[in-house]
Amino acid sequence: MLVKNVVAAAALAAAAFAAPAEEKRQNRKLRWFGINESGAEFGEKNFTGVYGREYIWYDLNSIDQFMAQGMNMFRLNFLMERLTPNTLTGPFDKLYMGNLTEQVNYITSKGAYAMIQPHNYGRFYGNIITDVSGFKTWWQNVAAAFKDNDLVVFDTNNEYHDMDQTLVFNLNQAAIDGVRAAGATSQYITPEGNSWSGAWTWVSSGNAASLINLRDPQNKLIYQMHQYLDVDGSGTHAECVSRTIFRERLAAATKWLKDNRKQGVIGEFAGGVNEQCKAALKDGLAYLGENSDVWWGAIWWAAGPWWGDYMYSMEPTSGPAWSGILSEIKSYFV
Ligand SMILES: *[C@@H]1O[C@H](CO)[C@@H](O)[C@H](O)[C@H]1NC(C)=O
Ligand SMILES: *[C@@H]1O[C@H](CO)[C@@H](O)[C@H](O)[C@H]1NC(C)=O
Ligand SMILES: CC(=O)N[C@H]1CO[C@H](CO)[C@@H](O)[C@@H]1O
Repeated sequence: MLVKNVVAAAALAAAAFAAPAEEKRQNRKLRWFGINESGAEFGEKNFTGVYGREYIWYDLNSIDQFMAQGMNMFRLNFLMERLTPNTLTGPFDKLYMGNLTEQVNYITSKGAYAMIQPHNYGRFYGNIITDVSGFKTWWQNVAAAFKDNDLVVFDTNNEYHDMDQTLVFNLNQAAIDGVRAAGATSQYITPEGNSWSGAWTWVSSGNAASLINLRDPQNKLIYQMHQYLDVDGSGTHAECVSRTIFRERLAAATKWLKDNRKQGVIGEFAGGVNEQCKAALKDGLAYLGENSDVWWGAIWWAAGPWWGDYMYSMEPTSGPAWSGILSEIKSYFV
């Protein structure tokens, strides 16, 4: 980049930072257009693991390319075991925290949101987290490091599953309490549900009835649900069930959000690069747009330097979804 462009970019970034999301929303159909940045959670069999061998952080140049496409939400995958390698309440690994902070600061300095997302499924070293108070402390410690940055979003944990529902509620509430106790009062928090936080099972799984009782003194909860379009909703097949499956799988959760005046975000979604999936993706994103009073947006799964030719990879420029999907869906967001 030329020096004069650096100055211009810095001025732009400063302006964006001073007047973040609210203004830009007017040009958006959905408030959040996002990508999951995935790689720092790889190699979960090798703790703590070595940077560049078991896991990788995200390419800032790729982040720039996503922003140029209109994306304004980056869901940063990482592992709790690498951030606090000893216990939930122990000190940070300085270098892993250093990388996380560097990425958050880079993204937010350009006016986009950075979602802090422990990709832990409600587990720590493979065991379901039952130390609710330790989990609160973990979140209090993490949030303290980002409390002055309005563009950080806290995701309590990725995809709780096969857990006691009351424990899932308690962990979410502890995360909310920990974040607020840290003095992080302006940021959004996204609780996730049991059953992999699926939108299609949000009501039938019992998440709806349970998590409706979460309390945030700042009233900034955005319920995070995930939705894949393949036969078992797992996101492991290239095929989508039908051209309308995305919309259909969102219906019950949408009604729940509206009936209860709650807000939601699709934190993971994807489909293969084929005509049926493209049709389903567009139809579902149109539906989210029709219901943007309750849906904030959607975050594609996934990008990251190590996905190679993975069917859903949107990593520029080698990922199949970078060339096959992005241009088809971006008009639903910006
Ligand atoms: C990483 O974990 C796998 C599976 O447990 C093991 O086979 C491999 O040797 C480990 N690699 C390193 C570098 O420790
Ligand atoms: C990121 O992690 C690597 C490997 O541990 C380390 O060398 C580097 O200094 C870290 N970066 C920051 C900004 O902390
Ligand atoms: C649907 C999907 O791709 N899920 C992936 C989520 O991330 C974990 C960890 O990177 C993968 O193991 C899953 O396959």
